[in-house]
Amino acid sequence: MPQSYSSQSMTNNVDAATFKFSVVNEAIFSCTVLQEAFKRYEPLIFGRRPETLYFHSQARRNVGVSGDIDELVVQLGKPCNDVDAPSLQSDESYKLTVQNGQAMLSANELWGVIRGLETFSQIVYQSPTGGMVVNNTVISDFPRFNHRGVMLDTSRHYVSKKTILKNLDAMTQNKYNVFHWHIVDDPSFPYQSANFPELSQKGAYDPETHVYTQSDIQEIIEYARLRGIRVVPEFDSPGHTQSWGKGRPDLLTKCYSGSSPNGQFGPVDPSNNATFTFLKQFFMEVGNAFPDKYIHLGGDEVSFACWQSNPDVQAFVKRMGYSDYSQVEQYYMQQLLDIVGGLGKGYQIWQEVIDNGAKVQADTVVEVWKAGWEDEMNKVTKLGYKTLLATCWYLNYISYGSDWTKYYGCEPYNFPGTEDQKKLIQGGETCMWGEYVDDTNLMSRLWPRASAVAERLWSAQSVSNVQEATPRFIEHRCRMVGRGFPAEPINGPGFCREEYI
Ligand code: CP6
Repeated sequence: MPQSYSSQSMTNNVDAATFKFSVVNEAIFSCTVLQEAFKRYEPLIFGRRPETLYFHSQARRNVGVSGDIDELVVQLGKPCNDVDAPSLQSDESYKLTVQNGQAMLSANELWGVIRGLETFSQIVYQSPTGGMVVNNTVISDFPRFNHRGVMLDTSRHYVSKKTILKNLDAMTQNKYNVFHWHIVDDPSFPYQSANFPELSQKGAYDPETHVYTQSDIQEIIEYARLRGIRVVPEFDSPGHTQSWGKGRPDLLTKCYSGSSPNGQFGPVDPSNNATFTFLKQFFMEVGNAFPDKYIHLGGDEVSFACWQSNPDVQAFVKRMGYSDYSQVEQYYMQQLLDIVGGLGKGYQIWQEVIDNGAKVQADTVVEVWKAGWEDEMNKVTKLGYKTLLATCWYLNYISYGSDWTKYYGCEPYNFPGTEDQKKLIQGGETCMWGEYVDDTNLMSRLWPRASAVAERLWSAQSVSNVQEATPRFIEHRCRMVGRGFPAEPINGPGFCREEYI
């Protein structure tokens, strides 16, 4: 739902044979993002199989013809170029007007055009008499939050490049703008490092087939950029790093039973200086491979038992004069944050890093994921950090029934805090942890449930009525199905005019 949306019953005919996108001047047209977007949206506007296009909810209101539209005029505030990339500060606002045979889309930045083209594709529909039409409409739109992310975990199960790309298509059609890529974790290390090939050689499920090569990664980043989506990679440490130890055993703490190692490994070993030499080289590579300003450094769920058992870590604790093992974690994160900050990157982290008292850069984005998020958001914003909410949107959980209403109903501002604290909320993320998800079910587990979160993060706070959202949601689900996504039915019995197969 746009921030401001008014439409009249008069419609304009849109003829697929003559329709074109036009731009106000050539300098604006000469960038790949726009050219590729125009190519993508033409078939989305006119349908994959136009003979089966579903009827739009406004079809009943078609009472007269106001004109013929043969072009959508696109106006951009400044010339674009091929190094433009979306950022946390991007301006995604746009204005869209359709009036008496004229259609105009204007935006300050490319990313607003991308959002507006999606909206235009959603308001053109097939009239009961067969032709494509669009009502006279005035839309002025912008996102409530700048960070609207989907997190995918590609470590518990490998997810193919094809599925990742398909998911980026679904994301842009739902106006998501961040792909948080939880690329490695305990079970596998599919990131193929240029400088440390042993990591995926030993740590991937299969080093030939279950890896992301540097060229796969560049292809994914460019595909995302063209759709106005940032790629924020997560290399989680010091916990969740078992797979790193396959290729670099010295990196992890050896766990002891009594006075001898028991063959188990714990979190990254902070007592060994070689650890930080490696991390510096590794994150320098990662920082170059992923051009976004932000890297997610994890920092969640660190268990202290192994550190406590290890004589080197015990000696380190003594040397440092620590009284508590949380200080070891704090030390580790501090070193890592300084390394990554030194590369000119900002970082995103899970809430535990703040809970454990590390000092982070002022532009750090803290991701809240645990129960009790209201108090945590209050605490983190009081400290002055930019904050994201994830707790409400763990879509890896499933249950019988229309559970999207629960995701839809979670309001990020519903925590105790001042207006200034609320300004620090950058948005949120839908998380898809991978224990029970791979190429076979990822898309249908995410969509259209993630669409409910997408509206919460884009639309005005006042857009929260489930009764009003339901028909929009059903229509949107069928639109996704019609566009070739296996978006599951989640409102009980019904059908789509254009089914998946
Ligand atoms: N892996 C990592 C996970 C989870 C987290 N971090 C997780 C925790 C609880 C649930 C689902 C996932 N699997 N690295 C928490 C941020 Cl319910």
